[in-house]
Amino acid sequence: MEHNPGKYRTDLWIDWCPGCGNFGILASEIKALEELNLEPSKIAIVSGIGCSAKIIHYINANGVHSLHGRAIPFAIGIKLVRPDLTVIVNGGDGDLLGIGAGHFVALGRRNLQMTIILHDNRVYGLTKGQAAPTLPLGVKTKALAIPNIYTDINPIALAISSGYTFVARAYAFDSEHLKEIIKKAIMHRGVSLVDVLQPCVTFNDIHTADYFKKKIYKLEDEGWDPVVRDPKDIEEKALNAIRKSFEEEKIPVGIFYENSLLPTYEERLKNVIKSYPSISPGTTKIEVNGKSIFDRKLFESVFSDFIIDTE
Ligand SMILES: Cc1ncc(C[n+]2csc(CCOP(=O)(O)OP(=O)(O)O)c2C)c(N)n1
Ligand code: SF4
Repeated sequence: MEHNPGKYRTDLWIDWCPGCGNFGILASEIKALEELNLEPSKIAIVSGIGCSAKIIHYINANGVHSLHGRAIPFAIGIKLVRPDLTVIVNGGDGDLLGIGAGHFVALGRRNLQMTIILHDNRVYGLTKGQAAPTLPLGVKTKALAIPNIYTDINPIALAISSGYTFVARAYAFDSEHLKEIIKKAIMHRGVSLVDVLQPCVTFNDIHTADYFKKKIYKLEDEGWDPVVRDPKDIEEKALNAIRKSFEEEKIPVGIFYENSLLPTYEERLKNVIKSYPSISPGTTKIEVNGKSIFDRKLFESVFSDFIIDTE
């Protein structure tokens, strides 16, 4: 295949505020796709609603700008009917951890092969700066009348305890590091989360680029080993990673936890539906001339193990 780096960027004008962390995420994600040499037609990027969600318009790949909080179920549907696609979800902390929190948790239990890129600016950017689920208790950003009265969700801890098998944190303006993490997340066999710390220059005057610059350090610089190599170590590795993710004085970024020992959802499905994915809804005719068709032979071949004969 001919390599053409320009092909991943659309020519649309980007309407994020100048200085927004979303620019760093966009640049790193494009570079990651480019370096993995993934064909745009073989990528599907799904977003919900929010400033972050606009990213799908700036990347030249299949994209769905879906509903607030519903990017994950959309993406699951795509992945199940087209397992050959590289599926990525981009979403804000409000989108994925507020209204979409249930879907975020359920995806971990499935371990479906896809990547979640969380644009973690700790506020609801598009709707003008309300406290998002990752904003710590007692913090008052300039858009809030009073300090935040909610406790915050720690995305790393939530993901690990929900079953995500690759869990990382990165910073939007460390493009090289973020790109490498996105590449590893996409290559991971199973569900991956990249929690990206992202300045929102318009509504979050606390967690600014300056704030992150002073606090961030890299896990790999202190020899952190995230990889589970033996099933008996899963609990210890997961607990250590969760503990680490709560550090506040200095903020660790890098891969917290990586477990390739569990079967993916696709593999689990194949064990119960033998014809999956060779006969999948994505490749099967379900209607002709606007009329639904029912192919009894196909149905029986797919679901033979589940048919209960009542006669
Ligand atoms: C069902 C529904 N509820 C609420 C909204 C309003 N809404 C649009 S975007 C958004 C929050 C965006 O915040 P976040 O997901 O953190 O993304 P950001 O804009 O910060 O990137 C909300 C509440 C909506 N569009 N649909
Ligand atoms: S409001 Fe915040 S998140 Fe949205 S584009 Fe502006 S800086 Fe970025």
